[in-house]
Parts: sequence; structure tokens; C-alpha cells
Amino acid sequence: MILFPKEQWQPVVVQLKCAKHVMLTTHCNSDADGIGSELALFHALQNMGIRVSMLNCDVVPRICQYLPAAESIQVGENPDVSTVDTIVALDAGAKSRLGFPDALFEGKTFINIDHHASNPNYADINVVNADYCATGAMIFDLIQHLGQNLSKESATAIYAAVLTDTASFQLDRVNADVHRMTAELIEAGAKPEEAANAIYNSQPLARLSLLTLALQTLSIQHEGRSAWMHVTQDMQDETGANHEDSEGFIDVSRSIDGVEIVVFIRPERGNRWKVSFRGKSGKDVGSVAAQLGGGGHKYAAGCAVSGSLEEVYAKVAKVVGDVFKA
Ligand SMILES: [Mn+2]
Repeated sequence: MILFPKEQWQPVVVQLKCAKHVMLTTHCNSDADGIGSELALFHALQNMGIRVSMLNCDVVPRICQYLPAAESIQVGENPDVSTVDTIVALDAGAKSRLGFPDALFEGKTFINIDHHASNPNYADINVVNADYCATGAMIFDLIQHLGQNLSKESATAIYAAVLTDTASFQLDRVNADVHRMTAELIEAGAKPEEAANAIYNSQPLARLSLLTLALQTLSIQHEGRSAWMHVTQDMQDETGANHEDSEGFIDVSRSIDGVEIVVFIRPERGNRWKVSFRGKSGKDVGSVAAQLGGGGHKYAAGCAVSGSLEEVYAKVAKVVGDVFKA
């Protein structure tokens, strides 16, 4: 089964088949969709006999380390790419999200495969379709267009991508075809129990200690329609947690009855904060994030905002307040 048969994969297929050395990458602060897409395509290209390497600006997150070949992903900001002729960016809504200098792309054919509606088609060849539930699902289609069978390794990686990007099959783009694809992933060797244990049931205790502190910051605004929560560097230091450990906290506040917009704020670098949004009941948080210089999807989006925590709250509150006024 192909999810979106009319999608234009031909330029990507032609380029990959004639490439001498392909480099795959994904966005900074990579997640299971980015890493899963990267690994799924890595295995498919390797099986085709194509030379392929993977390079990211950040280390592989803990929840992805069980995926086959995760240890082959290299990390570095100024790598030697002299033999690379084709670079594929996966799940990155903007070129800046890759964390590499522009010079890295010079003289290479650059391919952009992504499902963020806000993606500005920044590469030479772009396949961007926000109807896909995950970039991993795009690789599911691409592997078939490449004429390859779905290997166990690729299926395992795509399963992790789809599981996490749909918040365990809960989000609006989950339809019958997504479940048909998932059935094919399992038939090819993906193991739901292994994925659940690696992704959801292997949390460090420090993460729960951090969640305890984060929940003390929970505030409900707009007559119960918005929920706000944050963590600070001090809270991370106190609990021994890292920035990755607050991944998914936003889903805790999203679970509150009546809440339509959820905001979660955590430290990034310097005085920059990462602000994540989740929407429910028709509230489009993608446009909220876009107004703050970020992007994403209708019901899941994010941006980076500079300033003190109070200033960040004030900037975000103004934009979110406008949504409830409209
Ligand atoms: Mn994604």
C-alpha cells in the first residue's frame, strides 16, 4: 500500500539512484520521527548498494538508541563532506533547523523531505506534504518508489517515527491508511512491545522528579481553555534531568478536560527558550507558533523565544490570547 500515490517522488528516486555518496540528516534536538526516517532510508539505500552516511548536529536521543544502526549516526557541526554529492534533510521544517553552515551544502544536490506545513521548500528537490502523519510515513512511500521491499530494520525505524509523531495514534491525521501502513510495518518485523518499552517504559527516575517540579508550575488560563507549564535549568540541575527528559510533558497538560491550547516552555541555549504548543478542538497552534517565528502543524507546533522566563510568558500569552479573542 502507498499512502499518497500521487505524490511526486520521481525526482528524489532519480537523484538517489545516480548518487555516489548520500548523506542523510535531520533537525537539531532530533526526535524519533527525524531519526526513524533517517535510519529507515539509510537501510533502504544500503540495501540498494548506495554509499550512505548519516550526520546530525545533535546526539541520538535515548529513546531512539534501540533502533538498528542508531550507533552509525555521526554528530558534528563541521564535518568532512568532500565525497558527498547528495544531502537529504528529513523532518526539518526549515534549513536553519539542521544546524549546519550554508557552505556544507555548496555543490551538493539537496533534497528536503518533510511533513511540516510551514516548510518553505528550501532545497533543490522538495517533497513536502502536511497530510502525512510523520516524515517516517513518507519514507514508507519512498522505499516502495525506490523498488525496495520493506526490511525489518526500516520497518522498525518507521514504526518508532509514526508512533511518536502521532502521539501513539491519537492525532488528527491518523486514519485507516495509517493503520494499514502500521500493519505492514508489523508484518515486516516492527515490534510494538519493543518500541513501547524503549520509548515509553524506560524513563530515568530523574524524568519523573522533573515532572513533579514541572507540575507545580501548571497554570490554567482563559477560563480553563489553556494550560501552561515550564521547566527551568535550575529544575533540571536539581533533579539531574537533561533537556531531553521533559519530552512529552506537554502531553500531560494536554490530557486536561476542556483545555484547547497547551503551552510548554523549557530552556534551550543561553537565554533562549523552546516553546511547544499542542492544540485541540479546532484550535490551530501552528499559526500561533508561526507568529512567534516558529512553525509546525495545526495541533503540534513550536518556536524559540529569547528573554527571561517572564518575558517569554508575556510574549506567548499575547499571541495565545488573540486566538481566544477571535
Ligand atoms: Mn515529524
